[in-house]
Amino acid sequence: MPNCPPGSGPSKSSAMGSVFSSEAPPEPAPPLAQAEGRIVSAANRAVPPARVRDVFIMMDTDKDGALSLEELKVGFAKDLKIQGDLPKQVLACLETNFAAWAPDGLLKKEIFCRLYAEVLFAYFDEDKNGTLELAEAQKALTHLVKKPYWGGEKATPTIAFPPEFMGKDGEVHVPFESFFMYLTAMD
Ligand SMILES: [Ca+2]
Ligand SMILES: [Ca+2]
Repeated sequence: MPNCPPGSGPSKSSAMGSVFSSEAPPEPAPPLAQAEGRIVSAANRAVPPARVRDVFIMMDTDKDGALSLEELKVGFAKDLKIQGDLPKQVLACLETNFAAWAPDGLLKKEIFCRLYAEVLFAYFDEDKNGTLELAEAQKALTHLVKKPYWGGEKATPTIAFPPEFMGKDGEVHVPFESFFMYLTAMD
């Protein structure tokens, strides 16, 4: 699965702790990273972000509480506003993960958040190098921000990355595991 970000990726797990989180933050919890529009805050990681729960409900068109591969294909096209077929790397990632996590042909709610993150990562990794560069990461996170209730445009997230993510090329490279932690830390 060349285009699918590996679950354990080239991430330095030690680097994540310094940015995404603090163990058991006191109340009120400090923001986990700098971001406009409060996209990041301490949240209950046992519960997927509201945005992800909404997407699951939108995709589950037959309302049986689980997602078939067909529901996922149609649902991702809708969520990512893609006309026609999903891009090749997105479809490959979706099928690989679906085969791994839904051997009986139905993806359960509890696993959806992870699969959603994997597919989003594959979609926004436009240069397909296995990490999200700053512009890609911002697009991905902007996608996850809910539109303000009062209308208008979504805030563009500005993210503080740890120095470890800065490559020799002077570019930021966010590995999948960090992106996933960022996503699950959202409200
Ligand atoms: Ca269903
Ligand atoms: Ca990339």
